[in-house]
Amino acid sequence: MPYEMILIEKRGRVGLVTLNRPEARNALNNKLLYELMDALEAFDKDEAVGALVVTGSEKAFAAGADIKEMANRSMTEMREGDLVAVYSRIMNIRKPVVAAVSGWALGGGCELALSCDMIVASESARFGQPEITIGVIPGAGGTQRLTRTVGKALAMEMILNNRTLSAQEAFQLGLVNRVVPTERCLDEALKLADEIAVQAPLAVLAAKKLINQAYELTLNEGLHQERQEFYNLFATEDQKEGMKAFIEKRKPLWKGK
Ligand code: CO8
Repeated sequence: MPYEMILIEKRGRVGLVTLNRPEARNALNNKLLYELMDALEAFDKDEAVGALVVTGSEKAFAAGADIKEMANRSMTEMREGDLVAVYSRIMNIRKPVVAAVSGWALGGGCELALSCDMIVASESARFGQPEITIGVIPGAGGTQRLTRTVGKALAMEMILNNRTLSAQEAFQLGLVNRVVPTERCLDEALKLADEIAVQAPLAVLAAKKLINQAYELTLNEGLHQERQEFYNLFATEDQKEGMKAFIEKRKPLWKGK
């Protein structure tokens, strides 16, 4: 089925998804969210792809959930439609996802960027959770992920008083990996994703899973999981190849096995 709200493309070993509703500042309506998750899952299954990039337009990464679509819905309709459940499918993507963020990343758009594993922001990027201004609160992780990253005081201000973050502030707070000129944002994100996509595939998957688990588990549980995955990798051909290549002073040839 061709997509209507997104564009997809493969650049070498990187799967690129571009949100393509510029006239609505990439507001995340039902269709766009289903298409986005479908595309991410397809790239996740594709053995020729090692990492993913999600981007928007120059004016907006995404301006949040589609207010016009939600405005007249009842509580029951919202619960039954469960947009956030669709959205949460991003948490099950095993390969690293880099967000290339230019312009507005607001509400669900900010939450989408925060659900990615790394963020390359352009100088024009602005992050915010303005839901309070339309009578609601963040629904896809804003109160939780943002607080874990920026701390309680700033999360309170952002969520209770619509304080937005500039790209530089987001960088200083550790929310984004790097800030680049707007015209270089996508290329930098693709470059970062490409560099990761050529690393040992099974080790990349294990590392991403464990880093994300660091937010869920106690330190002891996390260390236990890490040890298991570390030992498990010694059952792979890539571990043998990686270490042999080091000793033979050559580049490893990964098989993903
Ligand atoms: N929903 C629907 N339409 C939108 C949205 C949106 N979130 N954002 C922008 N648009 C539309 C505008 O209505 C406008 O349409 P039209 O041309 O038909 O009038 C068009 O996009 C262009 O918008 P602007 O003229 O406002 O463009 P500006 O460049 O002047 O401003 C802004 C851009 C700052 C992004 C501004 O549009 C804005 O403030 N948008 C709303 C931001 C917002 O409040 N976001 C939070 C939404 S609620 C939410 O995200 C809850 C998440 C819960 C979980 C969701 C899981 C997915």
